[in-house]
Amino acid sequence: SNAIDLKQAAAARAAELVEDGMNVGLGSGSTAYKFVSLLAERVRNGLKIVGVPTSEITRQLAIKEGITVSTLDETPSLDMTVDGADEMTRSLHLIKGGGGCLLWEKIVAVASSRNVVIADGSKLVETLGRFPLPIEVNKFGLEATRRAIINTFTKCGLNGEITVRQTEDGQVFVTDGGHLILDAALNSIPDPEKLSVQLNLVPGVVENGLFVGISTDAIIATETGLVEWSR
Ligand code: DER
Repeated sequence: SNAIDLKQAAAARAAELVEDGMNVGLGSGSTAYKFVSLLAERVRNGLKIVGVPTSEITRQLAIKEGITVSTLDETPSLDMTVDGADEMTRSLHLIKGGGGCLLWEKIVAVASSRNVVIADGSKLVETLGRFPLPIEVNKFGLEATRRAIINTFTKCGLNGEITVRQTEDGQVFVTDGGHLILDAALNSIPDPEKLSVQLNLVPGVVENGLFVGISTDAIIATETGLVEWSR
């Protein structure tokens, strides 16, 4: 379908940006997987890189495709990370976590000199929040954490239904890091920076899906072609 072609186009452009000798953060989600596969093609043609994955799924894919993978402990500073987004604004503020990988994605992203977002045009919004905000929480004291998060929303002038993410077969979803994901249907988040800071003050919150001041570049595939921004 067209959406897949657009993701492919954005992924292909990002794969071209990778240079010999780079340490590359490998994102998660369907668009990032296309990037990993296209990057692997260049590796098979002689490109020398080390990949640090942002999820177990990405690690398995990278290994299968022949990319040399490493860990952030072995490779602490990355030249570039390429990853997708669930929503993004023109100022490169993102909501991520639709795939449940936001914690490792954010840890890898902040260890990277450049963070390139690859997405089809449907991800572009004026204001974040229509996509439910994923919040990674410790499973201990879940209800207390949920109440504290609702208080934080109220303090920030927001409100929204919070649900515990489940797998397709109705089990509670558990992240690679062993935590749960709460999805908050806030509808609109006028001040993502403030909300991100406030949420991470709540004991029990591990991380949230607001990426503010992290992304440096964006490659957006639209019907009329690729649009590229740099911050
Ligand atoms: O979960 C994530 O953060 C993914 O990167 C997600 O935001 C994008 O997934 P998609 O490329 O399949 O839309």
